[in-house]
Amino acid sequence: MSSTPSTSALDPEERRAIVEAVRDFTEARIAPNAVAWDQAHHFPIDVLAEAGGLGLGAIYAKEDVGGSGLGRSEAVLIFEELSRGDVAVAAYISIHNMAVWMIDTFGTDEQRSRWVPHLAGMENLASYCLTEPDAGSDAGNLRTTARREGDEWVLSGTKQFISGAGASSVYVVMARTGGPGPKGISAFIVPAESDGLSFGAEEQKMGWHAQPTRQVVMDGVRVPAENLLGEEGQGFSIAMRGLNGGRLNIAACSLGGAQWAVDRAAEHLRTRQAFGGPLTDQQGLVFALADAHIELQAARTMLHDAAARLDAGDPDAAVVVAGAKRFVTDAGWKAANTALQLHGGYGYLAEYGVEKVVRDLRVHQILEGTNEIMRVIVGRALTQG
Ligand code: FAD
Ligand code: 2MC
Repeated sequence: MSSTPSTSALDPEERRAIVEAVRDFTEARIAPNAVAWDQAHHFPIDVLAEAGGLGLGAIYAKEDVGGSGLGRSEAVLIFEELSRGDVAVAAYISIHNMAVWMIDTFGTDEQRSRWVPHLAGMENLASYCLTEPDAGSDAGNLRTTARREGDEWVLSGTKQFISGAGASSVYVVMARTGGPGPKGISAFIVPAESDGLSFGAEEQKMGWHAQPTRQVVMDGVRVPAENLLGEEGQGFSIAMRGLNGGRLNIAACSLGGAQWAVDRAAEHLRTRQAFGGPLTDQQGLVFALADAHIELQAARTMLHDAAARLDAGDPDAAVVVAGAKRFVTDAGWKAANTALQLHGGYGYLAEYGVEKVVRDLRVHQILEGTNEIMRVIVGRALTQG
């Protein structure tokens, strides 16, 4: 499995400046609204356009089409910061970036210059369409078809659980153009206005309320032949390479959300009085807090190593990324749940924001490849040589 080396070689000072700019934006425009967006199930497309204005819509796309030209090592720092404000919004920005990177990396010059600039600014949004009702983990077995008719491709099938569906302008769709298995799959750019494209009802979810999840239904959708992304039969590989970056970002979102919750728990222990003093007098609680923090530090180190390996084009990067996704998303959920417990009953109240983080982080153990599938990837690498 290969990966594309990064174009970025930033010094620590430049990286710090990026992180600070993202932190300022998050504190001003995202964090104050997160609980309200969650409760209202509001997808803040105006704030996403502001994020696009900061260069967050095409973080690792190339600069000639409006990308920021950064690497995965910068991306994980950015997503950790964004998710301290709102995990669900940060995670959607990651998915958008995954689709944009796929167009930028595998698209022709014409496709890149047609689609990437508007997506980079996030005035237009993108969705990534791999999962189907009968093919989730077993993505290589997907059934949506794309049939060539003259100068067009005709797509039919249903995509399940698609983030941003209904709001996005561009859908990167993996569909079967050949025989069974991963090699029979191709990738397509499908515009929202295509005839025959429709969307299911908004799914009612445990978390991730600040972004919509819907089915994408294609009933004889016709796209021009030039909307094929990459070569025929290359779609599964394109999808998986997109996910290598996505899995890092989702893990970074777990880290940011969890670290925010642990920091809130530290404050709570300092200020909450019980049994004649602050809760910090209870060493058992401080140890639980310290363990959560230590586990997040370990997770961060692992994540940064995986990002650096993907940036460097390490041939083992996909396996290292899978291991990091498994470890960091599990550690993040556990730490956030500990932070909730340390808040007592207040942790369970929506206004404190901690229960929202727990709900938002739970799905990171499921999507972008379940944590069982991450073990399948690492286990195969270990046992198949
Ligand atoms: P299944 O594959 O049916 O798995 C069921 C259980 O079996 C899981 O525990 C799984 O780990 C386990 N399992 C399956 N196979 C194996 C195996 N070989 N070994 C061990 N265990 C196994 N998809 C997209 O394409 N685009 C999106 O934008 C998107 N957004 C999503 C947003 C949300 C909120 C959610 C919930 C999902 C989203 N997904 C998206 C889909 C997500 O990637 C899938 O839900 C996930 O890959 C699992 O597939 P599945 O739900 O079909 O579960
Ligand atoms: N990076 C690069 N290439 C990869 C790859 C990766 N991460 N994973 C697989 N490939 C390549 C692999 O090397 C092989 O190439 P080749 O034929 O040239 O050797 C090809 O893809 C087929 O791979 P496998 O033979 O391993 O295929 P298999 O059908 O056994 O499935 C598995 C592999 C289970 C790892 C894959 O199906 C998978 O990752 N499933 C999980 C699906 C998933 O992550 N869905 C997420 C949807 S998006 C989402 O949830 C969002 C929120 C956006």
